[in-house]
Amino acid sequence: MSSSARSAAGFRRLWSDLQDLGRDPGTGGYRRFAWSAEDAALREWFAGAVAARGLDLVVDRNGNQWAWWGDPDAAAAAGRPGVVVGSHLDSVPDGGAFDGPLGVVSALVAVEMLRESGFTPQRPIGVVNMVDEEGARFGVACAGSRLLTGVLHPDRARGLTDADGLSMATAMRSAGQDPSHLGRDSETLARIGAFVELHIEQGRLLADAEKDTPVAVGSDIWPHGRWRFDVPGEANHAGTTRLEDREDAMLGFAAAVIAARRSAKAHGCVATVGKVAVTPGGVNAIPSAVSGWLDARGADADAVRRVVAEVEEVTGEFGGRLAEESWTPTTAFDPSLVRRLATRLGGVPVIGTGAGHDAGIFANAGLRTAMLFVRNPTGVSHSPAEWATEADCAAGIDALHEVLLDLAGGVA
Ligand code: HGY
Ligand code: MN
Ligand code: MN
Repeated sequence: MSSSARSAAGFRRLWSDLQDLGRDPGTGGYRRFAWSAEDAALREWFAGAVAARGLDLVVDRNGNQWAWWGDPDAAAAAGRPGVVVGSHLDSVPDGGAFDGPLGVVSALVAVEMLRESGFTPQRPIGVVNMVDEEGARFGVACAGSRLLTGVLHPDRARGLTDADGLSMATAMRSAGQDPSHLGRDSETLARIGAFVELHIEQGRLLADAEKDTPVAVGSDIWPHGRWRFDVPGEANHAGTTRLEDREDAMLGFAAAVIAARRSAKAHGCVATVGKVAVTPGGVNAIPSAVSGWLDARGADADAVRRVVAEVEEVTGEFGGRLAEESWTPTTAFDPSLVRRLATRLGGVPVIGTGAGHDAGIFANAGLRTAMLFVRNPTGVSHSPAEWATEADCAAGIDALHEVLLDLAGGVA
């Protein structure tokens, strides 16, 4: 059976396990939030898939699941830290099937193919399921990798709350993960000699490429961040309060959203306000407060900061305030690793992205990191419409297989 046929068959087997897990039958999108029941089912699935492939499962102090082929501690002590592949299984609200899971499934299939071929790695190979990459429930993206690398303080993480006011600490405890040990984990980090995350492309560079190219290597991630802005108002009756007597928080919120779009366009960035909370939230009650969450990104960090400053200024004009919730600086993956992967894969394109990833957090923590992107025919992501062809997913697995042969086959 050809490599592509084997990777396609392996992909189909694992992919079918996940299709209905955490899927909303109404929208067709996925609601797989950190430390939820859906997340528990996904973690159990991962543990089963790992055991079936003879890998050793370790859960780190932040809840990230690591499946090892070989002894990562002995190898790290001998100066040969492991090669890790994988991604995340959680989603945004009504997210697509591929963002995250494609990287985890591809890693499991690539390792399965290596083991079946009788390959003996010279370095341990790890497959990881990173917890809470999307930050959909508690608001901080890449929470698992930010905690692991020490850029998210454990006390802040434990206190983050979801829409129901439940803290991350409580949610973790309910899921059987002790939150008291959250924090930087040097032992886990020491096991990682290189991390290569495969991900569906969240854009159309490959789809629009002249040459038929299912796979690319990632070079960098745009600077991006999340800011919460709160606009105050005065609750009052929608029907009996004269317009001139109103303090309507929604007007300030709307002005901030318009300012975000206008400023992003002016500064060559992108800005999104996809989440809003209105108090009290009654159709016939003038809002006493409106909270919004701004996602701003761009190739130039100063330009992104200018967009945020303009939104903060407008929010201030309505008596509101804005606060940063997370920031990821311009992130360059390891140039020598990027070149090595692109060459090994026959000169595939090297492309940047505006999407954040755990690989970016690891790169900024000084780990040797790169990404592989699999063609997305529509470029659509964070939507039930996200998809990739089976042939391209198989090509991604073959590429990851090749990368592991290279990085774990000898001196990585
Ligand atoms: O938001 C992002 O860029 C990523 O999908 N977490
Ligand atoms: Mn995503
Ligand atoms: Mn992702």
